[in-house]
Amino acid sequence: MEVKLSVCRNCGSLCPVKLTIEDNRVIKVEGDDDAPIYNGFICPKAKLLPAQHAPEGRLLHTLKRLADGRFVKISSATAVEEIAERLSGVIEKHGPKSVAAYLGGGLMEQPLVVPFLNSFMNAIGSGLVFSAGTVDQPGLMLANALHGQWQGGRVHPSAWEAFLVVGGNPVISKQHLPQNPGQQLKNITRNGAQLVVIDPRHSETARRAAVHLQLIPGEDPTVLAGLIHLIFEMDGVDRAFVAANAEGAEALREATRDFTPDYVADRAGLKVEDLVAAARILVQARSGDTALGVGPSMATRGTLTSYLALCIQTLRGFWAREGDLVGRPRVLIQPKTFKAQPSRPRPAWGFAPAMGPRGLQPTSAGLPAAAIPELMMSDGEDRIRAFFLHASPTTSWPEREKTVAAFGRLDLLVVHDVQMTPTAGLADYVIATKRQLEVPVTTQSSEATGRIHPGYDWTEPYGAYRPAVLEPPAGSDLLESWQTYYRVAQKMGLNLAIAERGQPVDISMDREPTSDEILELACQGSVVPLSKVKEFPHGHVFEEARARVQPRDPACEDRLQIADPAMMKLLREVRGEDVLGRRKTSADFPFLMIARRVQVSTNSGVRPDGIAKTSYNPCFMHPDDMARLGLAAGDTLEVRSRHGAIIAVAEADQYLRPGVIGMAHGYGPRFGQSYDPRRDGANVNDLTNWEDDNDPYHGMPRMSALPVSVRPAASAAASIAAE
Ligand SMILES: Nc1nc2c(c(=O)[nH]1)N[C@H]1C(S)=C(S)[C@@H](COP(=O)(O)OP(=O)(O)OC[C@H]3O[C@@H](n4cnc5c(=O)[nH]c(N)nc54)[C@H](O)[C@@H]3O)O[C@H]1N2
Ligand SMILES: Nc1nc2c(c(=O)[nH]1)N[C@H]1C(S)=C(S)[C@@H](COP(=O)(O)OP(=O)(O)OC[C@H]3O[C@@H](n4cnc5c(=O)[nH]c(N)nc54)[C@H](O)[C@@H]3O)O[C@H]1N2
Ligand code: SF4
Ligand SMILES: [Mo]
Repeated sequence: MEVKLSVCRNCGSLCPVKLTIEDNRVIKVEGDDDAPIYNGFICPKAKLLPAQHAPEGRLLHTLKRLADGRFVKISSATAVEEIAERLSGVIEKHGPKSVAAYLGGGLMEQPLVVPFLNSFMNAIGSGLVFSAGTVDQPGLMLANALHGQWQGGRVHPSAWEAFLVVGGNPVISKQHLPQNPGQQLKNITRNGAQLVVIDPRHSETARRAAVHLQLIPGEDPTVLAGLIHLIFEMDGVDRAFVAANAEGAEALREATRDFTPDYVADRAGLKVEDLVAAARILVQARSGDTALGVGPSMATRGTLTSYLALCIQTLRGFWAREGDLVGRPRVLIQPKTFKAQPSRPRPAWGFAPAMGPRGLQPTSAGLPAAAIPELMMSDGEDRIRAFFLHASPTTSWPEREKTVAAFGRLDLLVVHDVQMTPTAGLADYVIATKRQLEVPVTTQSSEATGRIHPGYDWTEPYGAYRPAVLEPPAGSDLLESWQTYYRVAQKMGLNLAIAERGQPVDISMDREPTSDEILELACQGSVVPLSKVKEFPHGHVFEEARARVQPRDPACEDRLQIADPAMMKLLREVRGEDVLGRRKTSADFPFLMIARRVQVSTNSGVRPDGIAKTSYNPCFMHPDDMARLGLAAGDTLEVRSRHGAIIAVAEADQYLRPGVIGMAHGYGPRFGQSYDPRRDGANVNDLTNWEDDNDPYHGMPRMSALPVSVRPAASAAASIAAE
């Protein structure tokens, strides 16, 4: 028996853990009390590590699907050979652009796949690498481009006086408070910061707020425009900051003029005094930050919501100024000088040819994932015919039926996974991969993610490295995800390169590198050398990497844009529209269903079995709504949208706004299979549709604020049968 230190990768928090290991099996998981920042914190999902690594229930060999649909075990070497051959065939016949890939949750455990997949896709001449970045909050990146970026970065939390959270629940999701979120929030509020939360649920985070705006789902642009209106009215604009760094203040004032407190409160279902109290907190704070979650992003118009949040930051001057602590100091990535000056806006779209029948464009958030199914369904020249996958889209993408149909048209589907998921069941090859504790880990991946999404990374100069601590199970034949691309490239005679000090450097195709060697390469030129980070088994805060924001270049003439024409136009549409017509609730669909996460699972990959009383995703409802419908906790019910229906299990949640129901995504069985909502849970994406109030820029449809009906399942069953 031995105790080893490692890092949990069941979400992006990367909590340090102390593992008791016997005969290559984890028998105990504890938080690492000696690790800085985290203070021993782990969440219940860390307790899944033993079962996740046990040989039972996981994929130990690569599988190949035969013509009759059965899967047979094959060696990874044979799989590599066959994939290289079939891929070459597809490319020969249809060209390299018929090959695409998608990176989702699978890269949490295996971030090294990113440079290899990119390099591989470039080497074959495709370049079509899509990611979950255009599924979850693409609006953040579009808004950043339209608004421009503050080169000093975000304010360090120790200086916050206000923190505005819009449709996120960091206490549970850890997004935006990634390490020990409860304690981070305590520290922030103890320092005097006031928390404002905008959420239809009185969430675990909202319960700690000074003001909670429990709005009607989907009304975030209205509420943020109302807060901007009040900031102007209360003379709360940081005039010096705006004069020196931004343009468009007058136009923004004009565009939000009609978003009066009365109008906003009435439309969004709020009290005027709460709205005013929220605005007062923002106006009185000398510095602060905003955080956007997936809720408003999925409730349509995520780009506008993200943009308005950035406008609030700029109006209030909530950016790190000269001499301030850098909010996200760099450790295992390349150094950067943070300067107290803006970078002008960049194009958010319109710089690359449109793809697919709806003409969705690549944006500053990347290639549009929303175009994938239609590119597979199309008979055009740009049809996708071979697909490499690191996720479970038939669970996590909208409209499962269409997603499944699209995958059905592929000539080659290669899925990487650790378990036989509903999506893996459709694959030609399921590459069985190693699990997290069988591969080394660094903090570089979360730091890199933090550069594009402010919800990740550390606000202290923290770095950690841990080697692999377990051997793969005896008799297994597992790859690391990056190895597939390396070995297929080898077979196809391609050369791969990965970035070293920001420059692509060829890697040897004769001798396969180890993961540790690749990490060394990827960390070349980092602020703190990887060799130094390795000296600290508990992780370490590298004081020498703490940085301060530098003065502005005298020559800098860039400005942030707070009245982007497309966003102002959309805002006027919001103000002018028929509110109920847009919301789409009706007598038939009186409830709004929201996206939400739960502590005991992560998306479709990390299941609650063994750490929670139930293994399914309940349908949370306000107790008054349940009483009205004659539902008791534990009853089965039918949720129906205009696009489909699911059977779920009722659970009371007094914290929901009445009229709103919530369910976590990531659950449910294989398509076409009957399911037990008490065992498998239900797939909420049977209620969504690829073409439903799509964001005009990134194309993702409505996945929150979805109009639905709810009724007891007994009466529903009869009507489903009759259809
Ligand atoms: N209705 C609705 N749908 C949603 C959301 C929502 O809120 N509501 N949220 C969306 C969001 S924000 C996201 S990010 C997506 C996430 O959805 P996906 O992008 O599909 O990601 P995961 O569900 O995390 O899928 C991870 C898959 O990777 C596998 N995996 C785990 N470890 C490894 C490994 O080491 N190697 C490999 N190869 N595979 C591994 C897991 O077993 C699992 O099958 O879902 C989206 N879908
Ligand atoms: N435990 C756990 N942690 C996770 C994940 C997980 O599945 N489980 N997934 C990870 C991933 S992929 C992501 S992207 C992050 C997401 O991190 P968060 O964005 O924090 O995700 P959620 O916890 O779903 O919080 C979304 C919140 O939005 C609210 N909401 C829903 N609709 C609306 C709306 O129209 N307007 C407003 N204002 N609010 C709304 C919901 O009530 C909910 O509280 O979490 C990551 N962390
Ligand atoms: S799943 Fe829990 S323990 Fe694991 S990294 Fe995330 S927050 Fe930490
Ligand atoms: Mo996500």
